[in-house]
Amino acid sequence: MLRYSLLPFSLACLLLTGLAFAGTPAPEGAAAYIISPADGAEVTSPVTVRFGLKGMGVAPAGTEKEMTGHHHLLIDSDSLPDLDMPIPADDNHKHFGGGQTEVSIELAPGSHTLQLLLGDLVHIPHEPPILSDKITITVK
Ligand SMILES: [Cu+2]
Repeated sequence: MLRYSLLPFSLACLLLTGLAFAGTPAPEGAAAYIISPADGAEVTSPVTVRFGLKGMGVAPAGTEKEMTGHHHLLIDSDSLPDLDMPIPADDNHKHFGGGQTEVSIELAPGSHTLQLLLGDLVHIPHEPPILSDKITITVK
């Protein structure tokens, strides 16, 4: 009998744990997009990349404010990082924790992919993740 009476409690705990680990909610319709360069563009290095965001606001990392986040630029990243974890910081994952909305990057000649991923105050993607289309550019 005791076992059965504890079941609802256990379920409630599981639910609460799940909620505690869920990402920061993103509003419906929010989207990140690369304003420039255009997909398929031929460019010269350094390349200025401009970040677009609609339905949410840009805020520096660490800012506790609903419906905000900061940009991350995924450069030549074949796969997405773990969306439940802080976004890595390396050559393929650049953080803009200051709230920047553009960057000038040096890229070697050839083909490169760029994609934006918004992160919350602790660099974890929102729920659902705010991810731009991935674009491919060619550096001359
Ligand atoms: Cu970050």
